Amino acid sequence: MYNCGFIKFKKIRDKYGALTPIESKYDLPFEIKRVYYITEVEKNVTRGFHSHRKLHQILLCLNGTVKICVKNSKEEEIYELNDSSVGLYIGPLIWREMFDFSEGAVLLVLASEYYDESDYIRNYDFYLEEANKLFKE
Ligand code: T46
Repeated sequence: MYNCGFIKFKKIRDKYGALTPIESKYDLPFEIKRVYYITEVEKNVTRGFHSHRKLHQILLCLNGTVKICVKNSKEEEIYELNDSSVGLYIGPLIWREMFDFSEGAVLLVLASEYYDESDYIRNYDFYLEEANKLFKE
């Protein structure tokens, strides 16, 4: 989907377990400025309901599973994160909703910018206005 898709990272397995390294310069389409993670989400809770104007992010589910519904004014897709070495890249002007968190799910997010509330579009109609302009260009 436009500005959105899975990125597979290396998973190094040995007899002691598994390790996934992520280096901005080699593995990501942006430099990481911020990391945050979402935990303790109860069943039937949906989070998100916004888009970003400039932010690039990679979402990784380190434990458990979570579904992400991504939309723009033309397309809509649901991605399931169920492998800690597969991240979902979400670029600018994509609406997102995160739902179906399994018990104990840990959603890690790597972000290209520091936290900035003015980069959020939290109203779906305003989002569509901006996204429509993008697809007309
Ligand atoms: C996104 C999805 C995947 C901060 O103070 N600093 C931060 O870096 C972030 C991300 C949030 N916050 C505060 C703002 C709110 O008071 O934490 C509270 C919860 O944030 P929000 O309701 O935006 O959380 P989600 O789960 O709806 O969205 C988050 C990110 O905000 C967003 O960028 O793409 O995860």
